[in-house]
Amino acid sequence: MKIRPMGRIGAEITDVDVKTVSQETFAAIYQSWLDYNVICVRDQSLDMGDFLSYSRRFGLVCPHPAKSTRHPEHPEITLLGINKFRPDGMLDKDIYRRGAEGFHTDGSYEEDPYKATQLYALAIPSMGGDTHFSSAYAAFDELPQHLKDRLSGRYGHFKYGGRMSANLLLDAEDREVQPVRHLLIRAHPETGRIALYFDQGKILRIEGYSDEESIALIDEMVAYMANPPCQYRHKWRKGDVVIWDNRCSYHKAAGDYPPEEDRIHWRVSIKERSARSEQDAA
Ligand SMILES: O=C(O)CCC(=O)C(=O)O
Ligand SMILES: [Fe+2]
Repeated sequence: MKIRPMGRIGAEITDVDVKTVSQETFAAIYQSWLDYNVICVRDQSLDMGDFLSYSRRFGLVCPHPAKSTRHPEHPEITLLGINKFRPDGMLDKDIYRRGAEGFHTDGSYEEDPYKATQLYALAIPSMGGDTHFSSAYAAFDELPQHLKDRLSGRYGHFKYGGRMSANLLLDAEDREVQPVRHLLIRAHPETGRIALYFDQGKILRIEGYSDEESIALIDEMVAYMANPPCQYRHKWRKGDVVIWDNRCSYHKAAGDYPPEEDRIHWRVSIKERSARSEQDAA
């Protein structure tokens, strides 16, 4: 197995088959993931069972709340880029541009957010369709001091759809849920490094400030997150298995490929094994 760093974040792994990795090799993969926040294992050939088994080595694989895009037989697998055209022939922007509305972290609307998201690429368009990543450690390090002071020790309130109620991928009966709260500046549970936890598409308010102050702070954060420091841009190849760490990175889809072409991934959301939902899933 070869591990090749792509910059401060992002590493490419080759010459390995994720179906048959030993514990020792997996430990090296896991460590490179902690070190580089996002890793891509190239040239894999997987069925759904293989993808799920490998994903479970990282943690607890959980179904995504958007039931409409789950695979009918494997609810833990979300299908990206399927049913892009509605019956009337119109492009469904919620599917085509899923994940493209800005840098975000997945599952901030959950009490136990996803530690990781993993994608397996089945079809890649001839142009566009990259995924952009950035480091939430660097976002903290380079945050202006007055924002560090104002966000430190504060909790944000998060909900699927956020301030725009962008929740059309959810079934109607799943849209009304209570927001959850998360510390905005916190240590990564495995590396101990400090990261900024922020998601412009899910955050509603910041605790301890008036509505006006909270809106102003969020707007300032959204401007900062428009082009956060320390980025890696992933150019997909069919057979890529990419996993990112939602505790210390952000990502966004470019959302720019020719809509008539296929861009299809299987996707899983992975929680810590200690997550409360482990009891629910059991
Ligand atoms: O399709 C992509 O490039 C990433 C989409 C996304 O944000 C996600 O799967 O969480
Ligand atoms: Fe995402």
